[in-house]
Amino acid sequence: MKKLILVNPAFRGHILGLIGKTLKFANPPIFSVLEAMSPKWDVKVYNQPFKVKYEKGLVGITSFTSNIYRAYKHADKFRKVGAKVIMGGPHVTFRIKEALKHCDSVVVGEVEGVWKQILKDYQNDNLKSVYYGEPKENFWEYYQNGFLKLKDTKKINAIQATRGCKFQCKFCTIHKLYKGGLRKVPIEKIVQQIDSVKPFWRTSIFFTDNNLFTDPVYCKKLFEALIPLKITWSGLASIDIAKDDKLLKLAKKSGCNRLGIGFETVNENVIKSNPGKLNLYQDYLKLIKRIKKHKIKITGTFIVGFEEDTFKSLWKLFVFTLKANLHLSFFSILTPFPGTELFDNVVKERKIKVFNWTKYDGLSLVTEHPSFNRFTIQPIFYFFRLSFLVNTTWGRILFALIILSASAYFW
Ligand code: B12
Repeated sequence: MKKLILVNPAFRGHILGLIGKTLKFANPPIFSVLEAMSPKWDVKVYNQPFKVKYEKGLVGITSFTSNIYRAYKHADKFRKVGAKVIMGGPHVTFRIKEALKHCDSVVVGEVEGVWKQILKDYQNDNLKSVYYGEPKENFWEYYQNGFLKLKDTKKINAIQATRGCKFQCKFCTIHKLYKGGLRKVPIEKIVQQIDSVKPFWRTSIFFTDNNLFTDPVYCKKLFEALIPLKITWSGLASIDIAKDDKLLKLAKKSGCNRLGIGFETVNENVIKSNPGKLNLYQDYLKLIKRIKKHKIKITGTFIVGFEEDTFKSLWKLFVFTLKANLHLSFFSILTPFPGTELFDNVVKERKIKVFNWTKYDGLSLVTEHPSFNRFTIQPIFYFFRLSFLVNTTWGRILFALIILSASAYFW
């Protein structure tokens, strides 16, 4: 049988990998897609591996920007033993030449429309350097049947209902990665996918859509279809979902227990230069209240280090998170990911200071900033990361317990 080896290199410090393995999670969703489209292949998977057996075969490597050096290392080692290596994902899509120094082929964009050809070319020893994976309206058709036939343990509970986003934020890769408008998987196909992963994952489903609320009509139909499945699910949505109270009610009824929402900032100067989803910032608190009313937890994501950010604006953000009292807040430092408008701008203006891709993980300042440098922003950033101890209910309980035990110890 023909051998296909799939590799997802470890992130920083292997920590995610370790947690993932312990919780029996989750190969990246792309592994199920590739495996579903390669039914006659013997597939071996390395998810954030500590150790890899480098051997001959067709090797597919996925990666982000932050783990790309590990990806290249694996690619080099596989090629050394005679394997053919093909890479895809959000980094190589925008850094084709860089990637081709380490692999035989790069898939630019989406893989569904080109995978069959790639397998054929590999077997004929005729792999092209670049495959342009144009967005397919029916992208799901390429893997649906294969996905349903995969062994339970090979399927993951991360389901993608739509590709694309209605917003075009300067710091986000999605509208460049999934070019064009929104594409939707027919709802009955989503139901089939969820039904097929239920035996292993029982009730917990994660939607990988960048924004579940891009098409409100589709969203409503999807939630209605989820009700009889009796699952719990979480996913990402833009805050404008909270304007529709009926939809929120339906979301809860369909099993939604958590929404990840990108609030990003409350600095009006940033919002002026990034119009779109951030325009609702003045209503954030009101909208958050509406979501909470339906007992849906919110994980808010925020970005610090926008060019317009100052000590004062970040303090305002901190006060906002105190008032918002979200279930969880997740902070990143603004990072210009290749492919974004932000990346093109900072390159043009020669503002990039760190060219080491490992640092492009949202934890470091990699560009020049008018108000901060990496030494001043880092403590502020860690302050934000620890702020769950005061801006979430469970964090405050934890904090009180720590203080109590510390006082008991020193008494
Ligand atoms: C699920 C997810 C995660 C999961 C892990 C996923 C994984 N790979 O293991 C978790 C939660 C761990 C995660 C973490 C992070 N993520 Co994330 N994540 C996503 C998300 C929501 C879905 C990805 C997905 O599974 N899509 C579905 C699958 C089927 O498709 P796909 O992976 O998009 O791949 C398509 C193509 O790229 C290509 N392809 C991809 N890989 C391969 C491999 C081969 C061999 C081939 C041929 C083709 C191919 O084909 C696919 C389908 O056509 C995307 C946003 C999105 N909606 O895409 C962000 C996204 C990938 N994440 C992103 C980021 C920035 C992060 C973080 C850095 C965030 C942070 N600040 O901490 C961290 C990274 C961890 C770290 N410490 O560095 C960025 C990536 C930007 C970049 N250039 O790196 C994205 C694009 C979000 C965004 N809005 O910009 N993430």
